[in-house]
Amino acid sequence: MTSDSPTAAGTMPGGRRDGVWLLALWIVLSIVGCLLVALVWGPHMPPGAQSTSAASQQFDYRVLAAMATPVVVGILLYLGWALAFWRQKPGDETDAAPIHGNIKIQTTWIVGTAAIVIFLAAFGTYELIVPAGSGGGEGPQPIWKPAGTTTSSLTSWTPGTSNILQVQVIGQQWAWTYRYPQFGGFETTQLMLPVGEPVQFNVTSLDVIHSFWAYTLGVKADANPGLNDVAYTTPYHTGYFQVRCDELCGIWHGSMYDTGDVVSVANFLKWTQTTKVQLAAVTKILPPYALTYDPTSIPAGKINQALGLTSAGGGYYNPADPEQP
Ligand SMILES: [Cu+2]
Repeated sequence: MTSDSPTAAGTMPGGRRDGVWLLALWIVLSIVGCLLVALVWGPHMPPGAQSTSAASQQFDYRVLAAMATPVVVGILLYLGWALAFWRQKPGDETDAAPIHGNIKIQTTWIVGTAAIVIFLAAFGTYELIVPAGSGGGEGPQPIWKPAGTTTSSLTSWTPGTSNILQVQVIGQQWAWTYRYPQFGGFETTQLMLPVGEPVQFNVTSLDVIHSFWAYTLGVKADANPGLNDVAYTTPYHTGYFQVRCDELCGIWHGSMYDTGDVVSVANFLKWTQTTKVQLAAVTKILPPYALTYDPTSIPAGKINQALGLTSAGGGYYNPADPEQP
């Protein structure tokens, strides 16, 4: 460090040993900064800790921010020190002594930055795979599932069992709907989840590419027409969470948001039973549950029949069309 200072001996005219001071200050400020970042700011970092995936992402951000702190502190400290003590005296037009390679600084720099980058690569890879910290869609055949879960039944669900809760997320211009195959397959605009139970989101689209972003659950998965994209999470706390579309999908993309709700298991079961009954007439005309969604597979006759109308040939029922009954 001594060669950082402007004289070869590493001392300033006043006798200050800049290198020692800088190193001591850097260590102290880095420790204080890391503690503040990890413990004070950390719990407030997005996306919060409402679910396993959100908490996992928040942990990653805390680690990354804590690792960046000594770097930022070092740069700001060096800059501040230079401004305060290494200014050129007024009227002094001479150049500083040229600096040649300093093997100590070069080695420290290369070893230090290499260690940080290699650690980040290893940490990032681990966090992406082992706890599924990314909370992202894994495509139709996920390589990772929450520990102890299976998909043993697509038609029923009981809390506390290994059979994972299925929620199909359907994106369309410009709204989200949610289908619950294990409760008779109703499709609703409400996204309800039980607390403490692992959830499997099966994300698809009716039209263009959307992206299901349950922001405060730390879940983001592309919604592609004709494709199923699977993402998992387990909510830790009850309460509302925000859903956005995160893929520019047309003129009203910005209004494609939603508020979901994590409720107690008992309330969730109550809600599924009520909703199942309320939507029974609509559920009857939906195509059978499938991992991709084809709206053209609903025969118009079935819709008209469900609405109590007599079908007049093909096509969808259009109330504005005088030709249709
Ligand atoms: Cu969208």
